[in-house]
Amino acid sequence: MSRRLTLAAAQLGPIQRAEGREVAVGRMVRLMETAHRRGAEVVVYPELALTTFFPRWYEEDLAAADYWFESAMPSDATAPLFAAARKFGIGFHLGFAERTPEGRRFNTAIYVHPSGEVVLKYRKVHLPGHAEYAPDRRVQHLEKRYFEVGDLGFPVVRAPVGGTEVNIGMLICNDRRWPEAWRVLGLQQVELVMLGYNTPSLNMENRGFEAHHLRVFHSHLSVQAGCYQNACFAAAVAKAGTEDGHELFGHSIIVNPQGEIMAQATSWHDELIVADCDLAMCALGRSTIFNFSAHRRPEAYERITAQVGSVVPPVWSPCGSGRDS
Ligand code: CDV
Repeated sequence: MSRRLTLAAAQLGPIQRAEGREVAVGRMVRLMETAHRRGAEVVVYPELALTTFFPRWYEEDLAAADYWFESAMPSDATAPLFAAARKFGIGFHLGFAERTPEGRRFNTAIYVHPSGEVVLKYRKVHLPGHAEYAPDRRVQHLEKRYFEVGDLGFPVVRAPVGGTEVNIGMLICNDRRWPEAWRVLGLQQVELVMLGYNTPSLNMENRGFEAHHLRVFHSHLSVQAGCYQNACFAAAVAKAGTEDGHELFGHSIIVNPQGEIMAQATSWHDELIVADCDLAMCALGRSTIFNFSAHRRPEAYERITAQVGSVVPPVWSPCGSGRDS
């Protein structure tokens, strides 16, 4: 039986700080309607899709940042998205800031079945940036202040997406740069990775030169390599354009298990891209070069989980130099 999936990535243009959730949700519903018209069965939205990318703003008092967080899903503000999913029969992936009933805060993504049921939840593991105000930075990136490290691992679940069952997993933004994260998904036979991001067009750390064009290159390189090395599809979906004077680079993509870009956004606005994914493609890589059970050598990978930082290697010196090698 053919396993095909029509997959949509709904890039969002900028959301300004002063704009309420109803503005973003209205735009997202319109994108979902377009996705429906174009035959999509699932639509993927960006990281922290409901508001501006707020970790660029410092709040001394954490409670003052609660405005940016969702303590219910759905809520009055997000209910139209769930209603549209039901109406159009489309599943959707949503990134948002989550505040739990216990007051814990996470950078979270969910996959929602058209019925409105949450099928899968993921909480971002690789939080970039810093926890305290950094006066040397051009723009703050306070994810480490506002979020805890995700506590759900990298879950994969097999669930109905459109007319077929698909092994779905998620990454959020900075996670895409970490091959370990992709591999944990690959080890669970993930077929579709849903991934939202907010990435500034410039490196904001103020520590050395990075050419502008490399920002997009590194993003695509990471996603394409992750898909190829784990034989899966991905929708990597950006928030794009200039939010309150701060530019995010967009360039959302859908990638196949060969690492090829199947569709790419070309604007920095709300834009829907769609690809027809033949899930049977996942079997090729998985049964040949990346046949994990035949070729992986975990006994040689001990450092990957035993060590966090890198270590200085031993220094080689020529025989007879009188020094230890
Ligand atoms: N939201 C992010 O995680 N952004 C990071 C930036 C700070 C580099 C990213 O990896 O794209």
